[in-house]
Amino acid sequence: MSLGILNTYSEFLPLSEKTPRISLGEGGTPLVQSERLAKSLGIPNLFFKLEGCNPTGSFKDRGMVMAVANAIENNSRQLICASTGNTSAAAAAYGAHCGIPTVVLVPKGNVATGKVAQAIAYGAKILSINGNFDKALELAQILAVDLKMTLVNSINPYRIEGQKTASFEICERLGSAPDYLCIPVGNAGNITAYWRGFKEWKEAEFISSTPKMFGFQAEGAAPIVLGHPVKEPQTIASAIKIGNPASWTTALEACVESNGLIDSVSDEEILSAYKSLARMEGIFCEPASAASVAGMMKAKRNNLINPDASIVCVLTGTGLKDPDLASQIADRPLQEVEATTEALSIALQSIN
Ligand code: AN7
Repeated sequence: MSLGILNTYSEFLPLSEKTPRISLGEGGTPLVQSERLAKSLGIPNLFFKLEGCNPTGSFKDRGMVMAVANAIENNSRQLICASTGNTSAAAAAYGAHCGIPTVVLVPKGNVATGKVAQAIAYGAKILSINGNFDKALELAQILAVDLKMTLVNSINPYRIEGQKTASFEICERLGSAPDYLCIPVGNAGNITAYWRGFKEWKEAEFISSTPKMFGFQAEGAAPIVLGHPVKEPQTIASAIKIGNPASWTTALEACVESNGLIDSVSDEEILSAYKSLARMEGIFCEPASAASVAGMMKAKRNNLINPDASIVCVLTGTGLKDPDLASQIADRPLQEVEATTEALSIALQSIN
């Protein structure tokens, strides 16, 4: 049972006596050792951090519980965020849990079905804007000031504080830091948070080394790799379709300080990793999450990963968020069959 990150890691978080220790059971997510993918790639110590097992199905819950607890402590009356989907789901859930209205700005037509469904179910005020995520974030920042709402995007420093707890869990589970941490990069808050977490765990002398941070953007939305903002980002991985990341500088710091890497992967590579994870490991993540594995495979091909090393790939969100994409990679159409054993036997013979 997870007590939630505010209770589990209270000493490492910016909490006061007045901060409510709210929880929807976030954190304590599984670190699963790879079986078949590890064998096929010749890297035995490969692990997946299943952040899709958080209460709203993504890592955002770790940061959101901290940001919302702080908002309550400061008597906030309303939350606002811009989102490619997961932030809005988490904000809406924790807002509902605490009885605070939540406004979410999403880029029209670019949010996975499951994420919209969540924001609707949790009762958020959803505004779908005619613009991309970067525009939505710009507007959310202005509205937050004008209308005195608490901005709960990762520009809010409490978000990063909460999210760093995933690093603590990885080190506790492995008994040391991994050699490599592979992670998708969108707005770049999470890579910033993980790096802070590893550094703090080392300062506390729980670990003696920190991992190389390997961050991966989608090729059509790779501003950090290109060195300039991307006006019209494009990728099938809608969660990381971001052209001007808010935590750009700290992502670069994580990369440089850890002797790591920020690279990009194509949509084909992302889809291939997404499929392999589901079919070779039984792990269904969303496409943005698969960018970490696609990137790890690319780095391995380029001999940037020592095969004996321990590698953790962060799978940031569950595949159920984006059911439409899963249907698109079906090998065959869904088959309807008469409800008889004869018909079923014949049908099964035709599927191979
Ligand atoms: C599944 O929800 O930006 O680099 O608005 O949903 O910390 O931005 C989501 C980002 C990776 C990238 N994987 O993390 C949002 C949003 C998933 C995500 C990222 C996101 P950051």
